[in-house]
Amino acid sequence: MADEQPLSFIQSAPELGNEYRDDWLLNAWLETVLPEALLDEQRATFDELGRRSGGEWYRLQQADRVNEPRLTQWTPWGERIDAIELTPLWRQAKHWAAEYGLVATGYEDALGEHARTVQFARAWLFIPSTDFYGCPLAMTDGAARILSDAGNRELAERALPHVLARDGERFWTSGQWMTETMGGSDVSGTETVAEQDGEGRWRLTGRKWFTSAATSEMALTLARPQGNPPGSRGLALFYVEPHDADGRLQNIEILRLKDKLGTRKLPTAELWLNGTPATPVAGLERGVAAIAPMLNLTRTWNAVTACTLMRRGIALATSYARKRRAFGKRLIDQPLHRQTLAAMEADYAAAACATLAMVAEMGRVEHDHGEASPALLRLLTPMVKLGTGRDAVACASETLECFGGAGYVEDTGLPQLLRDVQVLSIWEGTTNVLALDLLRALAAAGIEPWLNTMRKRVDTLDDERTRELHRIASDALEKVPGWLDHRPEVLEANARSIAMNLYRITALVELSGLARRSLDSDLQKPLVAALHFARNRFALAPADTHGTGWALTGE
Ligand code: MFK
Repeated sequence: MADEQPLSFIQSAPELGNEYRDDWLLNAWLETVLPEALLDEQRATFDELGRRSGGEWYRLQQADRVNEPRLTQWTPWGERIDAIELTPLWRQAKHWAAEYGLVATGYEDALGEHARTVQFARAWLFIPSTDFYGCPLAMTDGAARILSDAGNRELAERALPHVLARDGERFWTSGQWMTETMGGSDVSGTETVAEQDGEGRWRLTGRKWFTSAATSEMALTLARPQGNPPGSRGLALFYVEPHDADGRLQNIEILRLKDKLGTRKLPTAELWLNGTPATPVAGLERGVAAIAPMLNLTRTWNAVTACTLMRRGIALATSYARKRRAFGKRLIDQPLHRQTLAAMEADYAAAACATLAMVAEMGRVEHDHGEASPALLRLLTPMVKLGTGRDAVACASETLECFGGAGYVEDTGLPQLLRDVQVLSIWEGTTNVLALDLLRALAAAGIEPWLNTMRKRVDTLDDERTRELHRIASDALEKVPGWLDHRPEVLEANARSIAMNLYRITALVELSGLARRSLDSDLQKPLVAALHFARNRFALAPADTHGTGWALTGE
């Protein structure tokens, strides 16, 4: 009989602690970037978020593992309702997000240039335990930015009090409906048409193919006003409230929920708009330029999400390494496994510093700080989004491997991590689309805003202990102008390796800067991580200036 067998061995599961206190990188960054009084004021909130993220929310996430949103299109009596039922965690996440001001904090004037750092530090702790609820928050943040700046007073007065609300009942999230059947990268062929009805009200007709968080209370979307020219300049940006005051969809059918590889708690839907009432946000053309601030914000959230999921994987793998014994020793005591974890930590630290530096720059730009550079922010956004997206996929894969076979088993919750992070290099612009976006930004502003800032940061590495970092970063910076000095088609063919290299240099420089600042408080971990990254992970791929890649593809 099975129950008479002595139990020889049961592996204990990995555990999380306080995700704020345990994150040395986030702590070091906040301590060296935020004024002391501000950090003191915020610490209790960070601490509470860290405790809930590693405790109650993580447990709820695991308990909710197999639940998915459900679409009910018809009542038993034949009425079309298209109702989406969210998962239990998602229903609560909206309230937590509002209460912790995960969108509102970014717009809190009293926080000045630090508003974005405080906002994203909170999001850092919230995101990994809340099943991609960061996605609607990202789009809501983008909508808040657009409505704050677009000069459309009526819309701002209607929607801003909701998207910036701090109580869950009043809080609205926003969708971003761009993708149509021809895909999400090139939206210039958008087929949704906008026409005015007899009362002068704009109405949209068309099919939106991939609308995430279809339960949002509002959305920003692209459509072509009738008579406008083809191409992206003929598109306009519209504001939509999917439901009327009685909660009925306003001439929208939810055709189906997407059957995605990951992010399965996130109700991504295919919508049919059939005369949906809408309001132009900012004129009747140049819709892509009008929605671009939202793209840049969702790309920032994408990068933050990538870092936080790297950190989550490392936290779980490290906890496991402290418990798991093999070949007579705990994994954490085995040199090769330790080295594997160290490489993951160094990648996380580098990704986090590049991302938090971009966030800090956004705060400066939005508050007109004297040293702010919109051109630098424009360059950082695509490179950091694409670099962190790819590093997060590699880190999640490594995380699963740290668990051996257990990492491949669904009810450990680990495979979901890998499936979810894969979205980060696809969503909001694939690696190649973002590499091309970086070229577009370089064509407009040149490399100087980035190069000058990186050089200034490298100049601060004036301590004996950061000498090696100074040398490696300076050597890399010297090569950059040469990578860009090529014909347009060569630049385009090399856009990905250029973007990846610029991302890696940014990450190294920002992590080294943190290492230098931390030496003053005797904190060694950033220095160890920077040296590890510089020595082991910082091989810059050479740009292919001879067009050999073209020969390989055979056309
Ligand atoms: C937690 C994770 C968070 C994730 C949330 C995800 C939820 C959302 C799900 C989705 O919606 S996924 C679909 C997302 N789709 C994209 O991100 C679009 C990807 N494609 C691009 O980014 C293309 O580069 C782009 C559509 C913008 C190309 O558009 P065009 O019109 O063919 O290119 P063009 O002519 O270069 O740009 C038009 C204008 O926009 C120009 O301005 P002007 O009219 O003043 O000349 C550009 O400068 C401007 N622009 C384009 N990208 C910009 C930008 N401005 C600032 N920043 C940018 N990034």
